[in-house]
Amino acid sequence: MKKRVFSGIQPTGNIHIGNYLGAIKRWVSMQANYDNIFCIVDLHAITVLQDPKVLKAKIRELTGLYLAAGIDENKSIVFLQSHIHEHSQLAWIMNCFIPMGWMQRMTQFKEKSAKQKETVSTGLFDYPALMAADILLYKTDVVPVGEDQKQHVELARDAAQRFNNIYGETFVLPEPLIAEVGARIMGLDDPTKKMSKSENAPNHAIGLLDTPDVIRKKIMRATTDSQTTVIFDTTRPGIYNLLTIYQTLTGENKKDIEAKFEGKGYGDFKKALAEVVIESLRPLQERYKELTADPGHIDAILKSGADKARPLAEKTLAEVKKRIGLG
Ligand code: AQP
Repeated sequence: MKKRVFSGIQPTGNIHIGNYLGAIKRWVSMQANYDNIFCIVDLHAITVLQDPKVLKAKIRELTGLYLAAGIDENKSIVFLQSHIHEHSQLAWIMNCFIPMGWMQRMTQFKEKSAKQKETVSTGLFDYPALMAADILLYKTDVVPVGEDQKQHVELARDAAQRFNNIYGETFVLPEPLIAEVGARIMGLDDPTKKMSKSENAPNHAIGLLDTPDVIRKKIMRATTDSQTTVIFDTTRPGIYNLLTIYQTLTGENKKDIEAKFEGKGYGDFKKALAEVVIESLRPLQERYKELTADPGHIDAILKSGADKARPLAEKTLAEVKKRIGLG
């Protein structure tokens, strides 16, 4: 039997090359070897206030991007989180098993709540409990995510272990799967900060649907330093980040890349990187246009995905309720 993979992305902001390299591209490359479930996590999205019309459009956009990138709805289940009520129900149960102290240690909440101050929602604090429910409902073995989500997957694992210790073997203990390269793509405008879709600065991120001209401009303007050699040097975060994007997209090794750009400056390297990014995204963008021409097609895929995911979720929730003595 194949191991089960579960992962998801929030349908918010502009999906960027960090989301692609840290998550979607890896899901596609692993697809044949696992039993896959990929979710559009709209319940997570509403932990921050969303415009309903925009949210609806972003759900279709993200689904289209999953499929355009190569997620095959015949090999993987692709569904919308809010279509399966069991996610919210198990999240409540998880709330009752996860100690507050564990949640208070989550660095993502600390960072995001520091930006939002007093408007921060209870849902944002509780985000890891919902994420634990997402993962545990499907008896997930492996959760491929970017580095920023590792702590949340570990919390899901700890919560599963705690539940199993109290009530007996119920949940599979999930493992985070983090790529060696590309798991933390940094902002182009500030390479000391993670590329993030909630960051609005115009030159921060390369969007998966950016035009070739926009991609060229963003890369040419990316922050580097006053040195000139094109080498993987962690003390020079700007060029290191651009080289990492190049490496992840081409699959070439560090030594070969350094040799290719020996004697050339940052300008030449940035031009070459822009072309690599444009050509890597071209097939995805073309396929995206075809797939989303009829929004009804995307909606039908989400409905069919929910029909496949629901029986799995119902089975786990029924088992959990029985263990606890509910219902
Ligand atoms: N910069 C990144 N490098 C590599 N991987 C990344 N991921 C996110 N940023 C990077 C991975 O993409 C998936 C999407 O996660 P999400 O939408 O659930 O939320 P996130 O991690 O909070 O993503 P963002 O882009 O930073 O969005 P906002 O700004 O809304 O918070 C995850 O697997 C994540 O690890």
